[in-house]
Amino acid sequence: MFKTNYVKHVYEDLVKKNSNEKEFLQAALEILESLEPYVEKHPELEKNKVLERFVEPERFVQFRVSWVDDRGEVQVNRGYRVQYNSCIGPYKGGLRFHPSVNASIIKFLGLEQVLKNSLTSLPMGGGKGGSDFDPKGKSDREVMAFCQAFMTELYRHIGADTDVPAGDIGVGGREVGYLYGQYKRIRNESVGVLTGKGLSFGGSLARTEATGYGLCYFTEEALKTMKEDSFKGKTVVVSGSGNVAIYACQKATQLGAKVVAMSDSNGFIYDENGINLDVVKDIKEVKRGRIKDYLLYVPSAKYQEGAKGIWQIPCDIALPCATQNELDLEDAKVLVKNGVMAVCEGANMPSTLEAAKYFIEHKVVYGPAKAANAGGVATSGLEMSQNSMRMNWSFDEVDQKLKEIMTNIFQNTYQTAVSLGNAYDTLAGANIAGFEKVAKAMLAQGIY
Ligand code: NDP
Ligand code: 2IT
Repeated sequence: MFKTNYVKHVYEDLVKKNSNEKEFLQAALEILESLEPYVEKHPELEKNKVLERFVEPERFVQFRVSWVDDRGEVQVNRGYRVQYNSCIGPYKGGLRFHPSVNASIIKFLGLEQVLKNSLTSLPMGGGKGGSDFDPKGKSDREVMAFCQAFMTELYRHIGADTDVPAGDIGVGGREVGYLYGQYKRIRNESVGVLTGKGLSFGGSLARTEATGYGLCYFTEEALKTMKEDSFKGKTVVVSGSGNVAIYACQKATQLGAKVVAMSDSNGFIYDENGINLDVVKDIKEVKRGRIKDYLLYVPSAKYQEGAKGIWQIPCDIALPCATQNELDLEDAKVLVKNGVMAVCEGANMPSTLEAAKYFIEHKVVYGPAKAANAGGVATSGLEMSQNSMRMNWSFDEVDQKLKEIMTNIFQNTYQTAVSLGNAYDTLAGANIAGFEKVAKAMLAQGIY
């Protein structure tokens, strides 16, 4: 699997030290494998142990979060923050609240975030955090109590110029509001310490839409460059029905495509007339319900149990926007057999490594997560700029900047892939383009 001894040893050492962290090792393997051609040409990396330092987080904090539920019972959760790499700017990355969250998931997301943030071209290092707290089925008061308890520890590790968290799975506007309120209360400071804030207290217009919109801008640019084509007239499948999925569906539809399916962790809906997004928003954003409820509004649609069945639906473009490893080699084979032309990732690491390689081998336009979904964190970077200036830009200004950033990320990724000899290997393109800047900054800043 590895061609160079140096990279192989770095990976083997990582396996020894983190043997039970499968998501983290999966992300590290994908990145290290594809960095080999770059590492071969740059002996200074081995000499200065840059890869060893790159895969090891600068800091990893784990903490207890105790709070009281609506029955008066004490609940205890685990909180995390990984501050992975700060060589190009303050740590930046979301918080995930989901029962599956553990050290492996936080570290895989943190490592990906380092390269993603570098690709945005904005000065942001990489971090990630979260908790095994499950917001599903909790009252607003319980979510508030948890967020306040979580921030009562997290506040000492973050800051507007140190580490700036945001949302991810299970953390949206409601959670960021409670977290921000608690930070402000403890520090007596109104600063841009979190992004994804409400518009009335420092949030940026277009941050809510940014990841899904950015994904579609990236995909549109990729289709244009690699296939002389576009979203227009295409059939699209979007997995998930959360923040990223909803705004990917909206932008794909605006660009002339028909989105026929969406999902949640229980199952998926198929609507041959095109998804009615107002219905999905009402179910998910207002009622916090299940995607199955779509049938109550649109009885002609179909629902099937089991989220993975969604990849059986024939489509031109697939946008996985739910979670890691939701699309495996078998799914990739079905998509390719059904004629998919593009698979671009809104979620983080939704395709297994085997699935990603299968897309690349079969000349599918493949948008790896750290490039394709970078619009969210890029717009977070724009929110930080606005907070520092104490100014607000209009929706169109932010959206225009987002579009430019996504176009540049695609071109940078693609040109790097071309220079490596395979235009379809955007996985290597994104990893090397992101890594180059981080490696140079690490070398320039000396051993630390
Ligand atoms: P949300 O919490 O808004 O939505 C998550 C969606 O994914 C829900 O539909 C959820 O279904 C589904 N999902 C979650 N876990 C699983 C699972 N184990 N199996 C199947 N489906 C699952 O999160 P986001 O939309 O913000 O995040 C979606 C993905 O996008 C994540 O991978 C995240 O890391 C990534 N991302 C998010 C960014 C952002 O700005 N928010 C930026 C870049 C990437 P259910 O309700 O049933 O749990
Ligand atoms: O995975 C991601 O890039 C995010 N969840 C967004 C992070 C951010 O800081 O906006």
